[in-house]
Amino acid sequence: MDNQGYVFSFGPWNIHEGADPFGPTVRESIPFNTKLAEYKKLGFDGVQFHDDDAVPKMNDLSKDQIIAEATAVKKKLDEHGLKAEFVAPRLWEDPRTIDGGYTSNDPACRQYAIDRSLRCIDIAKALGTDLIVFWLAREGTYIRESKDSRDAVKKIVEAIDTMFAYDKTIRIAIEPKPNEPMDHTYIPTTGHAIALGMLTSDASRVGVNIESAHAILAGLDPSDEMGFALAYDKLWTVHLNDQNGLKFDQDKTFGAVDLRRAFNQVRILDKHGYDKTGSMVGLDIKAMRSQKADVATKHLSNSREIFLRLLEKSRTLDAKAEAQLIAARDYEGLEMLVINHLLG
Ligand code: 3MF
Ligand code: MG
Repeated sequence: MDNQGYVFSFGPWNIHEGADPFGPTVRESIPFNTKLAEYKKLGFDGVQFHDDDAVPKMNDLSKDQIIAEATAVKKKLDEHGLKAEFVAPRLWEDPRTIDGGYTSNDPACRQYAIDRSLRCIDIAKALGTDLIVFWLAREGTYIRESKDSRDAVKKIVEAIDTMFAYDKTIRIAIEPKPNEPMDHTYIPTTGHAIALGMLTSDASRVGVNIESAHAILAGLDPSDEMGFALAYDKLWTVHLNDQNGLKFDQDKTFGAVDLRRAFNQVRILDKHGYDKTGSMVGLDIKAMRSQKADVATKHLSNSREIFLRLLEKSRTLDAKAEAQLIAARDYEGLEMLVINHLLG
């Protein structure tokens, strides 16, 4: 199936061993280089990274060693004909990030978060991308009184300004998520992320990465969140997936729960030329724990195929009938037009 001008990406963590908070791994680990060899076969050209996906054990390495390792990874990407889409600092596993990264109450821990973010920039540059993704995993609280929400926002802004001063070319796409692992996070929605950018030294360098499941967990419609970001020219990448109701972040196959909700995400992207912005169609999808190892990449190829089939549906919706029904304010008719079209 042709990519229709879209470039698809996923992160190596999307091919995984199936551990969850209640049980151990159920599939063998696949080495990073073996994963890279899968990308093209599955129809993908972009690789998303956490900083330590590219440079494992980076905390034990010097800046020069980190850059050398990342440069070797870039060579591998080139060999496979792949591009790095973004790098995200992983600020949620180290003991120094127990109480958050940039918003930790301990100044030494906050400094660790900033230092780590600067190394993340070094890695991004070596991999040939200017895009940093911020999933602000632990920038929030379990109990409200433990941090001051006004000061927390200022601390995130300070961290961004430090990163912008360190490198003049990088851009930061914030990936909002309202909860999990925290009870509440400080930047829960697209609106918060874009507004946060306005407080930084250069708002033009702060955009968003909208994840379908995260928007749904915030009680919002992902396609409307995307539309909001598109109106600001801030939709720099997406994490398409699906989510069945308000529970833990499921990262299900795109469109697997609500095909129409997925249709509307594809539609808003395609109607507004997302394919021409240089941004990739990123997935953030986990294989079910019950999936056998030899077929544990189907969630990725299926999601890409569902995107492309919905693209076809979006482009073939009867535009004249749609316009007439809207003009007549016959929204029941419009509903049936869409349903009939999706049913085929
Ligand atoms: C968490 C996520 C993360 C981020 C990733 C990149 C595991 O809910 O969605 O994926 O997308 O860390 O920032
Ligand atoms: Mg994500």
